[in-house]
Amino acid sequence: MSKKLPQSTTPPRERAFLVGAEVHGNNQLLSLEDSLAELALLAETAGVDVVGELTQKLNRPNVETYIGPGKVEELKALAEETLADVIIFDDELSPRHQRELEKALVNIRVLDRTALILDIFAQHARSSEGMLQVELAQYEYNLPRLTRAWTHLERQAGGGGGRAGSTGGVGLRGPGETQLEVDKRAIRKRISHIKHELEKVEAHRTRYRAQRKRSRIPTVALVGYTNAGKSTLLNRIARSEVYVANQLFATLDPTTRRVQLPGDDLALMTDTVGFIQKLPTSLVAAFHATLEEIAEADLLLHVVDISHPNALNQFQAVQETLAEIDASHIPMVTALNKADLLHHPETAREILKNFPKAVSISALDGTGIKDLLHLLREELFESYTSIHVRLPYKQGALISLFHELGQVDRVEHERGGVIMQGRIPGRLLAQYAPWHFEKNQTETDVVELEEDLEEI
Ligand SMILES: Nc1nc2c(ncn2[C@@H]2O[C@H](COP(=O)(O)OP(=O)(O)OP(=O)(O)O)[C@@H](O)[C@H]2O)c(=O)[nH]1
Ligand SMILES: [Mg+2]
Repeated sequence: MSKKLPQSTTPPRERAFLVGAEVHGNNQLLSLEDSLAELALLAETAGVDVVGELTQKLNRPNVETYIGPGKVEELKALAEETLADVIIFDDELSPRHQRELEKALVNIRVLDRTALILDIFAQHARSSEGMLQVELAQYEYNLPRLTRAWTHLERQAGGGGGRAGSTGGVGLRGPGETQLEVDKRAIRKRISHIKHELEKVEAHRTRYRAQRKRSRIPTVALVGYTNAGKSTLLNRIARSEVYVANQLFATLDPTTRRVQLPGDDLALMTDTVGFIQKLPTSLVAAFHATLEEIAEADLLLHVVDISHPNALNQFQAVQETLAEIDASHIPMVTALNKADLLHHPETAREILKNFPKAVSISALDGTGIKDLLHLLREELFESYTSIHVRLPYKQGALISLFHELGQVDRVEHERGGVIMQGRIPGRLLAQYAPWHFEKNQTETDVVELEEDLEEI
């Protein structure tokens, strides 16, 4: 791979060597090559140059060094030969793996996919909430790894790269062991402070969301793999100017815009962080408040880059993350984006058959957007779904909403609540999900439910 000569004013870009392993029995969505290609894109986005890669098929990871001892030797020689500053593994390494590898590889930093994604997030976070979320995830990731690299934690969001030994590089060596205990205590204190700050922001976000719900304007959350075109689509539909870039994780902070649907109906559309395969659970946890925006939406608009060779696997990875954040029950419409890049438009028609509610679009040139808006309107305002719920009297708002906007077939009053059966607009489905009626529920359950509610 050719390398640009660094200009004297900018610090030289770090040189990264990538390592991927295929572990027998692990259910991988992407092939080893495709996953490594994605890692290379992540590295590029983080601002480092990829100087080579190495792969290994393993029955199981080596307890000490993840890859086998022979491979470690090979890696050492290759890293020296290519003048690599950093080695990046495609899989999440345990703190022990990282430590042992750094010992074996002498003078070279070892990172994994998670650390790389965290680095990109740190560079892209803009809102104070986003920055706090990233900082929390970084501290939690680094705490068990504190024998190394804690100066990395001190990096400010937006910091650039640098060579090992200089300040500002990814995962630089930290203070001596004696200093570590002091540092660990300081970090734990900082973690609890950040959590406290985040709780405050979350409370504000929850109030704001409740307000939006009362306004009865339905919400649509844009979801999809990173770089699928979500922000471009929001900009086209809402005529807004959300940041768009051909890089991974361009968007980190959620943005909500009011959009006009055909027939003068309104909806609120939220653009948020993209997903990726092997998204670490710790990261999903740190972003839980942001992801609640998705979990509480009335409808999901799943944007798929249909021109991508791994489009279907990416779709699958997104579905898995949606399940992780309890958003699988929300009705979904699929936009097969970047159709302008398809050489054979009939391919789109073939693929469309795999998705029940899908439109082929180009957020860039506007093709199919009208159809998409009609579909959104239909889903939000015209589609009715049968439901059977048991609502405690405390959920008075939901009870009257059912009467007001739904078609009620049966109402049965019992101690503590009301059982309702009928049809409601599809967009309201998510709100009723917790109250889904189970035939084997007893009256005691309802009373317990009431008590639970009082505790909340
Ligand atoms: N050819 C083509 N390119 C598109 C289309 N939609 C988006 N893009 C390009 O795809 C890249 C990513 O677009 P974004 O809108 O930033 O994607 P995103 O899903 O918001 O990505 P993240 O925020 O990084 O998760 C940009 O270079 C866009 O110009 C499309 O319909 N056709
Ligand atoms: Mg975006």
